[in-house]
Amino acid sequence: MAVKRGGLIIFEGLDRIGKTTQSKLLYDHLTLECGLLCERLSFPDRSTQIGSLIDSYLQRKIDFNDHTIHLLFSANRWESIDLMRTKLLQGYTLIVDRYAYSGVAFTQAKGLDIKWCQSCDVGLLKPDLVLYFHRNKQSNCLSFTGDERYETKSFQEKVEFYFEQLRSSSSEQWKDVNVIDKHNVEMRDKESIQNEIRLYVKNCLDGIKSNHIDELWK
Ligand code: 2DT
Repeated sequence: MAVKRGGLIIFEGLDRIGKTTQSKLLYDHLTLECGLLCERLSFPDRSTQIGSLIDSYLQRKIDFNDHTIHLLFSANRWESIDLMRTKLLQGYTLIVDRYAYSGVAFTQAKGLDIKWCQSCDVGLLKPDLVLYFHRNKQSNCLSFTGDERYETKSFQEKVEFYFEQLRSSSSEQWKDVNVIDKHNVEMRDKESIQNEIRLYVKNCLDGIKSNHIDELWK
């Protein structure tokens, strides 16, 4: 019997909002409990030559202008596309921490034009599901600050605005994962967030009926 392709599942959202923790939990669930073929990736992939330039930029060791670093982030996705396509067609579900949506939202937050930002990623693999981690704006229990570039509250708030614009104009399947509890006071517990995600992912994987993979933003 022909192999059914895996799903391309993207975790998106601001820094320090729980994407990595949840993507690891999902990976364990899909591989150990469901017996599925699955791999986790993240962008930027700092292990490649382009990724190492991005890493140095994020750590403020080198500088690029805003257009150049945007193109490097995009190239870092393009250099993975063949492997990602092969894996999907072999039946692997790919769980990916950040994708072109981070690319666009972070660069738009610096003032660049959305059309230009999107153009470099047109034709990448189109996700089957985008899990958008967000918070109620009134909540104050998340810290966005860290040592790398972009990790300030004011910049993250700008990025959040552009993520929400992308979310509302996107033709991909997005699901919102609100990480704050319903009283707006604290983070929801990990298990309840994970259960919500598993439901979205199950529906997404059940809904994949053909091995064709669409192209992003085409
Ligand atoms: P991590 O902390 O998740 O490693 O991300 N970024 C990411 C961009 O500006 N453009 C992109 O295309 C991508 C994928 C988000 C490091 C930072 O890089 C930002 C945070």
